[in-house]
Amino acid sequence: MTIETIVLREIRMRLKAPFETSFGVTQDRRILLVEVVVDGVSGWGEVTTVESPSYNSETTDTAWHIISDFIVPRLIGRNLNAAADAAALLSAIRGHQMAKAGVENAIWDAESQLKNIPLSKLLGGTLKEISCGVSLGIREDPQALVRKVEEELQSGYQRIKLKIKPGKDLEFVAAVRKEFPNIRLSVDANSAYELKDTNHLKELDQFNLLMMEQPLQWDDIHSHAKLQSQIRTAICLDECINNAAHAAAAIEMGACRIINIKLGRVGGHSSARQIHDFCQQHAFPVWCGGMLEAGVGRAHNIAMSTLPNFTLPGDVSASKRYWNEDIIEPEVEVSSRGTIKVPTTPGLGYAVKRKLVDQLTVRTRDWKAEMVAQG
Ligand code: OSB
Ligand code: MG
Repeated sequence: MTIETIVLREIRMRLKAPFETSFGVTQDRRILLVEVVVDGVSGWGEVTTVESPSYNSETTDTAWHIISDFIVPRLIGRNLNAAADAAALLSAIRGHQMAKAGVENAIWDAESQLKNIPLSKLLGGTLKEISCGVSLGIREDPQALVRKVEEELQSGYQRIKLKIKPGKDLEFVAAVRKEFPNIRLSVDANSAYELKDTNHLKELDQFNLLMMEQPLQWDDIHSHAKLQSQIRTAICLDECINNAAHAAAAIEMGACRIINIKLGRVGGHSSARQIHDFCQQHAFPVWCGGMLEAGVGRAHNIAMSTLPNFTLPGDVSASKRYWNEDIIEPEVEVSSRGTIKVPTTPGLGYAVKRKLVDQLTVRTRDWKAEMVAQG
């Protein structure tokens, strides 16, 4: 497989509604798309950075820089046996998993098209349908949140996740739990608490939560182990787990009981699969996290979620929850049972709407193998 062309685009897309987490409010997204032409076939990837370094250390602009100046020179014109080989070629670049994932995943899409099989198959996926949950941003008051939860349950979603932060937690969770005593409910703090808040976090034990996602520092596995030993609710690590070694450390230390896998955060499909396999061997359930993706990122999440140890509903939900018009066709749709049917056509199984992407594009850069060869 020869990497013939790489095209990097930045698109702007406005979410239907602002999304508030403990680290801020997002509505106007700046998303990088990567198109890689391999043996004449176009594969697509999406970089899942947010705009500021507030979820992890990457941003849309750091990803543009790292892809342009470090990733492309290592890949353009190269001949790979498989997309899985890309990670080794990029291993000298420290960190920047989201930048790497956007490119690696585009090569996975191309490889599955070249082999004429769905990407889910190429990854080793077995599920025909995946289970979906939703992640709800912080709301003004508990009643507004209860109304939103009701709406999502009516759409069929199987699990509701509430974003929390200090001052917007117990009262909100209590109101939702009171109204819906039996639903699968979880919370996500995005690193908003500290170990000294342990007694406060213990209060959440009374709500029978499926999990509490990333309560403490984004890069601190050890403190999560101390917290997990003192609370009943299962901790799920998100921000802390960037590779399989982190997953191993977290499991060995007892820092969590569940791991959320995000393709971008862990550096792409090959790393995600390693984490998945490791967790499966240790009987730790995983689920697929989301980063407010446009259709390309969403389609990659669906393919990954077909691996057999994705046993909990993911944050992979319908295109129409986020966008007036998504950049793929068909758009991602969720059944009334809260599931997404996995595409059975080759590649991602969703076509990129090139015209729409062109309209949304604010900058673009491309590299061709011949140009590089001729200097
Ligand atoms: O922590 O899961 C998170 C969005 C942006 C950054 C971090 C997170 C999220 C979400 C949204 O929870 C999930 C989604 O609907 O895509
Ligand atoms: Mg999270």
